[in-house]
Amino acid sequence: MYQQQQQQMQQQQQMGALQARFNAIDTDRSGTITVQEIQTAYQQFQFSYQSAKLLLQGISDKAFIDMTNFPLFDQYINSFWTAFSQVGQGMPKINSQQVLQALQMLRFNFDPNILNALVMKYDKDRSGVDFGEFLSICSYLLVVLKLMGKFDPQKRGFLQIDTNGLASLAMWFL
Ligand SMILES: [Ca+2]
Repeated sequence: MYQQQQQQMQQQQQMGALQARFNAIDTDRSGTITVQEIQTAYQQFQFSYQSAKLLLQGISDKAFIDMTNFPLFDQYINSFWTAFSQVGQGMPKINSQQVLQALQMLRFNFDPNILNALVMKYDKDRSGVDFGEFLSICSYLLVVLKLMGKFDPQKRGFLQIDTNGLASLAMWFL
Protein backbone atom coordinates (compact mmCIF):
# COMPACT_ATOMS: atom_id res chain seq x y z
CA MET A 1 0.00 0.00 0.00
CA TYR A 2 2.76 2.39 1.03
CA GLN A 3 4.69 1.59 -2.15
CA GLN A 4 1.63 2.26 -4.26
CA GLN A 5 1.13 5.62 -2.62
CA GLN A 6 4.76 6.48 -3.17
CA GLN A 7 4.48 5.57 -6.86
CA GLN A 8 1.37 7.67 -7.18
CA MET A 9 3.07 10.61 -5.55
CA GLN A 10 6.07 10.29 -7.87
CA GLN A 11 3.78 10.18 -10.89
CA GLN A 12 1.95 13.26 -9.68
CA GLN A 13 5.23 15.08 -9.17
CA GLN A 14 6.39 14.16 -12.67
CA MET A 15 3.09 15.30 -14.14
CA GLY A 16 3.38 18.53 -12.18
CA ALA A 17 6.86 19.17 -13.59
CA LEU A 18 5.67 18.37 -17.12
CA GLN A 19 2.68 20.68 -16.73
CA ALA A 20 4.98 23.41 -15.41
CA ARG A 21 7.24 23.06 -18.46
CA PHE A 22 4.14 23.18 -20.70
CA ASN A 23 2.87 26.33 -18.98
CA ALA A 24 6.28 27.98 -19.34
CA ILE A 25 5.95 27.70 -23.15
CA ASP A 26 2.17 28.25 -23.34
CA THR A 27 2.58 31.88 -22.35
CA ASP A 28 -0.97 32.97 -23.24
CA ARG A 29 -2.40 30.04 -21.19
CA SER A 30 -4.58 28.86 -24.07
CA GLY A 31 -3.87 25.19 -23.33
CA THR A 32 -2.10 24.80 -26.67
CA ILE A 33 1.41 25.65 -27.81
CA THR A 34 1.63 27.39 -31.17
CA VAL A 35 4.56 27.76 -33.57
CA GLN A 36 5.00 31.34 -32.34
CA GLU A 37 5.18 30.17 -28.73
CA ILE A 38 7.77 27.52 -29.61
CA GLN A 39 9.89 30.14 -31.34
CA THR A 40 9.56 32.54 -28.41
CA ALA A 41 10.60 29.79 -26.00
CA TYR A 42 13.97 29.54 -27.78
CA GLN A 43 14.39 33.16 -28.75
CA GLN A 44 17.71 33.49 -26.92
CA PHE A 45 19.09 31.14 -29.60
CA GLN A 46 19.30 31.28 -33.41
CA PHE A 47 15.92 29.61 -33.90
CA SER A 48 13.61 30.91 -36.62
CA TYR A 49 9.84 30.76 -36.95
CA GLN A 50 10.38 28.40 -39.90
CA SER A 51 12.40 26.00 -37.74
CA ALA A 52 9.81 26.17 -34.96
CA LYS A 53 7.22 25.20 -37.57
CA LEU A 54 9.34 22.25 -38.72
CA LEU A 55 9.79 21.14 -35.11
CA LEU A 56 6.04 21.21 -34.54
CA GLN A 57 5.32 19.38 -37.82
CA GLY A 58 8.00 16.79 -37.08
CA ILE A 59 6.32 15.90 -33.80
CA SER A 60 2.62 16.64 -34.21
CA ASP A 61 0.00 16.06 -36.91
CA LYS A 62 -1.95 18.94 -35.42
CA ALA A 63 -1.17 22.64 -35.87
CA PHE A 64 -0.25 22.93 -32.19
CA ILE A 65 1.10 21.01 -29.20
CA ASP A 66 -1.29 20.19 -26.38
CA MET A 67 -0.94 18.10 -23.23
CA THR A 68 -1.56 14.88 -25.22
CA ASN A 69 1.54 15.24 -27.37
CA PHE A 70 3.59 17.49 -25.11
CA PRO A 71 5.30 14.50 -23.40
CA LEU A 72 6.71 13.53 -26.82
CA PHE A 73 7.74 17.12 -27.56
CA ASP A 74 9.39 17.38 -24.14
CA GLN A 75 11.17 14.07 -24.65
CA TYR A 76 12.59 15.18 -28.01
CA ILE A 77 13.77 18.55 -26.69
CA ASN A 78 15.39 16.82 -23.71
CA SER A 79 17.23 14.31 -25.87
CA PHE A 80 18.40 17.08 -28.25
CA TRP A 81 19.61 19.17 -25.31
CA THR A 82 21.36 16.18 -23.70
CA ALA A 83 23.19 15.28 -26.92
CA PHE A 84 24.14 18.93 -27.54
CA SER A 85 25.49 19.50 -24.04
CA GLN A 86 27.29 16.16 -23.89
CA VAL A 87 29.31 16.66 -27.07
CA GLY A 88 29.91 20.34 -26.26
CA GLN A 89 30.68 19.64 -22.60
CA GLY A 90 28.54 22.57 -21.57
CA MET A 91 29.91 25.05 -24.14
CA PRO A 92 27.29 27.37 -25.73
CA LYS A 93 28.40 26.46 -29.28
CA ILE A 94 29.63 23.29 -30.94
CA ASN A 95 31.57 22.75 -34.17
CA SER A 96 30.41 20.76 -37.20
CA GLN A 97 32.28 17.63 -36.08
CA GLN A 98 30.48 17.76 -32.75
CA VAL A 99 27.15 18.30 -34.52
CA LEU A 100 27.76 15.05 -36.41
CA GLN A 101 28.61 13.27 -33.15
CA ALA A 102 25.47 14.58 -31.45
CA LEU A 103 23.27 13.57 -34.39
CA GLN A 104 24.80 10.11 -34.30
CA MET A 105 23.96 9.87 -30.59
CA LEU A 106 20.39 10.75 -31.51
CA ARG A 107 20.38 8.04 -34.21
CA PHE A 108 19.88 10.43 -37.08
CA ASN A 109 21.65 8.18 -39.52
CA PHE A 110 22.26 10.41 -42.52
CA ASP A 111 25.24 10.77 -44.83
CA PRO A 112 27.88 13.06 -43.21
CA ASN A 113 28.00 15.14 -46.42
CA ILE A 114 24.32 15.93 -46.09
CA LEU A 115 24.72 16.76 -42.41
CA ASN A 116 27.71 19.03 -43.11
CA ALA A 117 25.68 20.81 -45.80
CA LEU A 118 22.91 21.32 -43.24
CA VAL A 119 25.37 22.76 -40.73
CA MET A 120 26.54 25.23 -43.42
CA LYS A 121 22.90 26.20 -44.07
CA TYR A 122 22.07 26.88 -40.46
CA ASP A 123 25.40 28.22 -39.20
CA LYS A 124 25.49 31.01 -41.76
CA ASP A 125 28.08 33.18 -40.00
CA ARG A 126 30.31 30.12 -39.32
CA SER A 127 30.62 31.02 -35.67
CA GLY A 128 29.75 27.55 -34.45
CA VAL A 129 26.36 25.95 -33.88
CA ASP A 130 24.34 27.18 -30.91
CA PHE A 131 21.48 25.15 -29.42
CA GLY A 132 18.90 26.90 -31.60
CA GLU A 133 20.77 26.08 -34.78
CA PHE A 134 21.22 22.51 -33.58
CA LEU A 135 17.50 22.34 -32.78
CA SER A 136 16.82 23.64 -36.32
CA ILE A 137 18.92 20.84 -37.83
CA CYS A 138 17.15 18.23 -35.67
CA SER A 139 13.74 19.68 -36.60
CA TYR A 140 14.59 19.50 -40.29
CA LEU A 141 15.71 15.87 -39.97
CA LEU A 142 12.60 14.98 -37.95
CA VAL A 143 10.39 16.24 -40.77
CA VAL A 144 12.46 14.37 -43.36
CA LEU A 145 11.99 11.14 -41.38
CA LYS A 146 8.30 11.84 -40.93
CA LEU A 147 7.90 12.39 -44.69
CA MET A 148 9.73 9.13 -45.42
CA GLY A 149 7.20 7.40 -43.17
CA LYS A 150 4.31 9.08 -44.99
CA PHE A 151 5.49 8.75 -48.58
CA ASP A 152 7.24 5.39 -48.20
CA PRO A 153 4.74 3.40 -46.11
CA GLN A 154 6.32 0.09 -47.18
CA LYS A 155 9.70 1.28 -45.85
CA ARG A 156 11.57 0.57 -49.07
CA GLY A 157 14.01 3.32 -48.21
CA PHE A 158 13.36 5.49 -51.24
CA LEU A 159 10.58 7.61 -52.68
CA GLN A 160 9.07 7.42 -56.10
CA ILE A 161 7.09 10.59 -56.61
CA ASP A 162 5.78 12.55 -59.58
CA THR A 163 5.67 16.32 -59.96
CA ASN A 164 2.49 16.61 -57.92
CA GLY A 165 4.01 14.42 -55.23
CA LEU A 166 7.08 16.64 -55.10
CA ALA A 167 4.91 19.75 -54.96
CA SER A 168 2.99 18.34 -52.03
CA LEU A 169 6.13 17.13 -50.24
CA ALA A 170 8.01 20.39 -50.70
CA MET A 171 5.11 22.29 -49.12
CA TRP A 172 6.13 20.86 -45.76
CA PHE A 173 9.25 23.03 -45.90
CA LEU A 174 7.51 26.28 -46.87
CA1 LIG B 1 -0.80 29.13 -26.25
